[in-house]
Formats: sequence, structure tokens, C-alpha cells
Amino acid sequence: MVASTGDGDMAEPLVASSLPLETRFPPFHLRQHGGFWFPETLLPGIVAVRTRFAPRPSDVFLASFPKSGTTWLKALAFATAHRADHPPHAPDHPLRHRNPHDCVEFLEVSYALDPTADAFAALPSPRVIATHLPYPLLPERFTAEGAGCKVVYVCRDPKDAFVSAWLFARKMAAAAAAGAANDDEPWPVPPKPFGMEEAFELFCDGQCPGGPQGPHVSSYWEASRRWPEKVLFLQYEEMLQDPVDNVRKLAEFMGCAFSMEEEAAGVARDVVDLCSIDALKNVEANKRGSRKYVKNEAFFRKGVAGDWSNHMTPAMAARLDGIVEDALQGSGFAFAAAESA
Ligand code: PAP
Repeated sequence: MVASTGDGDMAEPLVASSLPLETRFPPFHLRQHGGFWFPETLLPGIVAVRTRFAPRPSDVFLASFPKSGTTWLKALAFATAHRADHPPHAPDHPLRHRNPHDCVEFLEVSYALDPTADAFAALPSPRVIATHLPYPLLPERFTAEGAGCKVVYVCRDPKDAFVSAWLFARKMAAAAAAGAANDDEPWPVPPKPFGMEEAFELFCDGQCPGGPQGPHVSSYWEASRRWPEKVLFLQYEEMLQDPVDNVRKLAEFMGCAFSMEEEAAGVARDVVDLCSIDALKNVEANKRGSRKYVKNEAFFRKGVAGDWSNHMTPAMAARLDGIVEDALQGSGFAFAAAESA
């Protein structure tokens, strides 16, 4: 697989097969690029984003390390940005019929599907677009000073992000096994049980999709300190504690703060209710729909803080906390003391 690095026509092509390879985190082969691990199939998209994506000053990117609250943030930001056209209490609201990942697409996934097209060009402004890319790999034209674009980042306690990622990977591995049994499309990583210990070692070493988590988080934290008007840094656990206040923060940052009339009418609360995990779990498209590699219901599991304690030993928790703490050292950000469910 060869893709241009996108730094101009003369740039060296990026040869995926020459990048470090990790084959143990199912269901995709991972390749290391720019210090982070990505599904190999995404590399052409990651490269194409840098050359082809044409940012608009009104764009809002929703960024996250995988399994940190992306689906929820997509729903909240979409409902907030489009509330004039789609009031949150409306029975035909898109989020009552569609999965949040269909309302807000991933930049690099879209370009990976067709690196020559710009699927986002047809979207009306303001566009809300998601990414799992770390800050240094965002397109330069997007992050450049004066570009006007904004980023909302959500981070999550590493232990809960790990447990969520491991269980999600197991579901995808099971789908891979079923696909292999049906002699469907071949899966890159041969299906086999994905044990907790193996997953944990890989996650601790950063050899997981988007990994390592610590540098991913610190890249956005530092950007949010440097350019607070451009990068909003949210925490999943704080969103769980006070979702309405976080939606207000989100709306204000996106340039569409709730008016006094909206506040009086409880619109922020309506957005939160529309996007609650229980409401989304009940949407037909989320109950029965599926995507290429996984059922939509897999995006809505527990949605709580502290579920790690049902899966990890205290020693594992301390080890992972220590790894992420070390990575965040000197950044000025630290995850709050661990909660258990
Ligand atoms: P992604 O990276 O594949 O897009 P992402 O949405 O970031 O996944 O993470 C999924 C987690 O968010 C799941 O956590 P869990 O496995 O610990 O339960 C999922 O349950 C949780 N989640 C999804 N929707 C919501 C929501 N509306 N409110 C709170 N948490 C949610």
C-alpha cells in the first residue's frame, strides 16, 4: 500500500508496508505512523486528509482517543449545532432515526474509503466532523493560526477507555470469526479469542488503535492551553457528572450559545435527554442497525465511570495509571483519582 505523504507533489510516498506492524489487536493490522498506531486500512485516508481536505473557518472537529465518549460527543454536538433545523424534542429528529456515527462521520475513515474524493465538500456549514487522529496529525491547513476552525476533544480515564476498547475489539473479533465461518470477506487478523491480559499488555505499550493514549491526550491538552479559543478540552467523567453544563460549554465554544429564551425553555436539557445512552439505545437504528465491522448496539454498552474495577485488578489499574501519568508528566494535566463502579 503506497500513499503520498501529502506535503506537496515532491513528497516521499508513505509506504505502509515499511511501517512498524502490530497484528495482535483484532480485528485489524495496525501500523505505526507519526508515533501512533492506526488500522492499516486507514493509512491512505490519513494521508489523503492532509492533501485533499479543504477546511472552512466554521468547521468543528470532534476529536478523541477511541472509546472515550466519541459517540456521545457526536450526538451532543450534532444536536446542538443543528437545533434550529432539528429541535431536540422533535419526533423526527435525525438522532431518533440514525446512529450518531451516520450523522457525524470520521474524517480519516471517509477518506480511506475513497482517498480521491472529498465527501465533506457537499455538507452545509457549519460542518461537524469527527476524528481519532492525534493533534499533530490533523491537517495543517486546519490547525494553522487564522484558519478559524475549532476542535472539541473528549478524554476518558485510561482504565475505562481500555476496558471499553478491549470489549469492543472482542465483539469485532467475534464478527470476524462469523465472517470467516461464512466465508465472507477475509479479515486481516485471523479470528481468535482476545484475552484481557494480552489486550492489557498491548494497551500499556500503546499498541492499540490510536495508541498510545497518554501522548494523544497530552497533544490536545497542550493545544487547548495554547489556543483556548480554538481547542476545547472535555472530560467524559465530568460530562457524566453535569451533562447540561457541558452542553452549554460546547454550544458557547461552537459559537451557538443557548439564548435566554432557550435556557428558559430547557433546550440544553432537551439535547442531553435526546443524547442520553438510554435514549440512544432505544433508537431502532442503534438496536438493529449495523456497520461494516460491527453492530451499532456495540457503541452503547454501559456508559459509566469506573467499570474498569469489574475487569481489572488493582495492580493492573495502578500500572496503567502510572504509564499514562508518566506520559502526561509536565503537561499540567492529570486524570482525577480513579473511581470504581
Ligand atoms: P468510538 O471510539 O468507537 O467511537 P466511543 O463512543 O468513543 O467509541 O466510546 C464508546 C463508549 O462510550 C462506551 O463505553 P463503555 O464501553 O464503557 O460502556 C459507550 O457505552 C459509551 N457511550 C456511548 N454513548 C454514550 C452516551 N450517550 N452517554 C454516555 N456514554 C456513552
